[in-house]
Amino acid sequence: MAPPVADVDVESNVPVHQVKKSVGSQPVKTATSSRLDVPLEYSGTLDSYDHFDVTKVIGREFKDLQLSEILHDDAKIRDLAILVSQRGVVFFRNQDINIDDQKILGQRLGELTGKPETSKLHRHALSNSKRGIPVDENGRLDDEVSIISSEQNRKFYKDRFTAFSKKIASNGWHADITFENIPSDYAILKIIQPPEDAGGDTLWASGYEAYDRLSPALQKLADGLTATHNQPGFVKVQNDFGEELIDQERGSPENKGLDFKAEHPLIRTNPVTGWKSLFGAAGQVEAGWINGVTERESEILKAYFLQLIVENHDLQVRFRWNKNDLAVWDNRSVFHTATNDYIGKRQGNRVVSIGEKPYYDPNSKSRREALGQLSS
Ligand SMILES: O=C(O)CCC(=O)C(=O)O
Ligand SMILES: [Fe+2]
Repeated sequence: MAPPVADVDVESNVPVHQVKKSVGSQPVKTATSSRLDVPLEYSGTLDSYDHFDVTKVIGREFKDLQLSEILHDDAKIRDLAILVSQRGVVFFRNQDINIDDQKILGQRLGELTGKPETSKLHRHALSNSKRGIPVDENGRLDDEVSIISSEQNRKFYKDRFTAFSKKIASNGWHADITFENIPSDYAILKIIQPPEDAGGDTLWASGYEAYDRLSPALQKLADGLTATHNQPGFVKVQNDFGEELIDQERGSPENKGLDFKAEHPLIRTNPVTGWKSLFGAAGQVEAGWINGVTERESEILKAYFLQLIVENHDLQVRFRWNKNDLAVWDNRSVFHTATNDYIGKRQGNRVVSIGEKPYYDPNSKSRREALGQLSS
């Protein structure tokens, strides 16, 4: 059990008595491990802000909370991180937060919930300052901000980002940057310019719930497997368009090179909730594979895990953006996909924080198990 909020030291990055040495069968800690030994408990500091759960298993929306007003309140930001980890994604309407403060928020969410000291904000290999798209009206360029731009996507990935595509729309499901050795904990996207026509919604799906939909026998198999995540797309853009990529220190000393491949546990424990999530699935393993099984078994398992995400609309949430709306999600435990159904220009600023090295803790619980919602 996590300590009550009065016991936590809000000055330091992590509650003091959460950083003791790991014990028992907990994975051995290294410099890139989560600093938490036990999950954190939400202390209620955001309860007084008007909010609702968007669906039963995923998503919460705050109607009028301004993140700029709570940014320097560590107890509230820690609670926000815990909520995001529990609910998967949290939405905020019409935010006045500027890009510098969005970056501070990105870093604090992880710092206050035990991310390693070497984990900073991600510098995206492709979506970075080298593309020349400013992050604000003063023309500033910043590697720690990925500009989500319909124009850029249409240029680099022609066949995917068009309203007239005949492709299956659901093939965009992914979690961000899982090809990195030390991937993301939290991501924050603020849509600055929604398309003037209509559409451009984003959907998120719960990896916790996807895990809970597996039979105990398949859960047991999945618990012991790893997957190799692979993203060949950036090198293709480098070759096709002559674009230079960032190959050094993308938010962690371990995130470098142009290989864009990493092996991670198929089922990942989220250190903040202590819950197990399906992780090695969807877009991040489309060009990757599941280890320790035959090639055909890997294909079959990948297809089934993808089906769980794509075809269960009751573990998804869909968000319709207005100008300056903002979403914070936990890349360890949700998948998401954009909807490329619009013709107009759409743009947003995304900050992606680097978290801990992914791990599977055999003592961790599934979400339903933790909430006492196991079906008989
Ligand atoms: O454009 C969107 O709605 C989401 C794009 C995306 O995948 C991201 O921001 O990580
Ligand atoms: Fe994404």
